[in-house]
Amino acid sequence: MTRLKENDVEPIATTLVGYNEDLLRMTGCSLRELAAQASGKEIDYLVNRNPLVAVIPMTCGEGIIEGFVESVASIISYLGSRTVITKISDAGGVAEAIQLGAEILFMADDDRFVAINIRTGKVSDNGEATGKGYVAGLERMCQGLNGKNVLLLGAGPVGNSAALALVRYGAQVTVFDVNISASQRLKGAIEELGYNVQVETNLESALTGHQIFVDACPAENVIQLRHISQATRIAAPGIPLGVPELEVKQLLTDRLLHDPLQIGVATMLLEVL
Ligand code: 2YC
Repeated sequence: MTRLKENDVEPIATTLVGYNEDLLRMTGCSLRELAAQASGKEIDYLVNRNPLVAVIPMTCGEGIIEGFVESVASIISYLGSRTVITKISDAGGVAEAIQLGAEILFMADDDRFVAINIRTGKVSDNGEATGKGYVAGLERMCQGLNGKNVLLLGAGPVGNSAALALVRYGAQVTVFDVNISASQRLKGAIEELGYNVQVETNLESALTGHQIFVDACPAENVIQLRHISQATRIAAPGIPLGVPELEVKQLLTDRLLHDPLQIGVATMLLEVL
């Protein structure tokens, strides 16, 4: 999983209003509505119970990412939740959160970014929530995915979650991963749930044969200009963005869903409510 950098997270807190307007224009729904659709949870629960959410800095491993907990907290409070960032990090921060009466904890080390509801025991993982959240956004952007061909790039945690969400919307899913056994494992897991997924081993023919993409791989510039047409729609949870930045602005405005944290964090919150 790609580790965010300070300049990925730094702008988030001060651009959430504009971000939400862009999301509304692209998908027809707000960040709250998108997270509610992805998690199958009603948003008013957030308002009625209004549990305190604590975001806890973790110094282990490669340590703190400047602005990370602040960005996570800003997204959560933007959704209408009471939010606090603990003064203490790590285990002390967990204790501080409990003493403050927090019901939901958000924390990330180098391997996992989780939300935990200490009252219900519910846990949401960022990779799983991000896959669901982005597919909900793609479904809105495409006005439905039933019967539509979707190319999924990347069979990691986000890709596996996206694949399940896609087949549940009725999409015809083809998966490509540089590691063919990862694609095979994803196919097996989805088939166990009663759905079908096609494995593609030739990236170029997969890209030229599709207009709807979920780019859940950490590679840069996978989707090139020659693969983009008027019908192209891209949901790109992968960091860094897999499409050449500059051309994207010209060609794909309003048809490319991509952010460093917002959709994943919003979906995590509703998943654990
Ligand atoms: O500041 C902190 O508390 C750090 N321990 C946070 C480390 C987050 C590492 N994970 C990531 O950068 C990516 C994110 C896209 C979410 C999941 N992994």
